[in-house]
Amino acid sequence: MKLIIAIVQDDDAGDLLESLTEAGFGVTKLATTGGFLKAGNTTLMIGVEEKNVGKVISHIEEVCKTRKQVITTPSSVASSTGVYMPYPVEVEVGGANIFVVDVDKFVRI
Ligand code: 2BA
Repeated sequence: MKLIIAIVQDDDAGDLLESLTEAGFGVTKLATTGGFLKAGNTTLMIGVEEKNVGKVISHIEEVCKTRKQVITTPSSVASSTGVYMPYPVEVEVGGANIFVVDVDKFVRI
């Protein structure tokens, strides 16, 4: 058995949850925060048989879109001059970041 941990954007999470549950996969949704943007994102945990890993990744590929996000960051002169000069930086946030990990044991009580 494998555990798929997929970090996706909040905007895609609802559709992906629906797509996976309709296909019969068990999913747990966690509200998470990205370390870099410090903005909300969604982490889905999906436990599957190894043969279904590809199917789950196909669902994620179908639903999750790459988007550009603009963040405002202080300029490097801020620390030397004490003057705060925020400037916008555009980053591309991935459709999904996916980890597939081995599950030693799965117990359902
Ligand atoms: P964040 O950490 O908020 O990162 C959002 C986006 O900012 C990233 O998109 C990337 O394009 C950019 N970014 C991140 N760190 C950066 C840096 N040091 N310098 C410049 N740009 C940077 P993604 O790579 O698609 O990541 C989306 C979210 O997936 C991340 O949100 C984080 O929550 C998660 N993530 C990505 N890689 C991860 C990893 N290796 N381990 C755990 N979580 C990860």
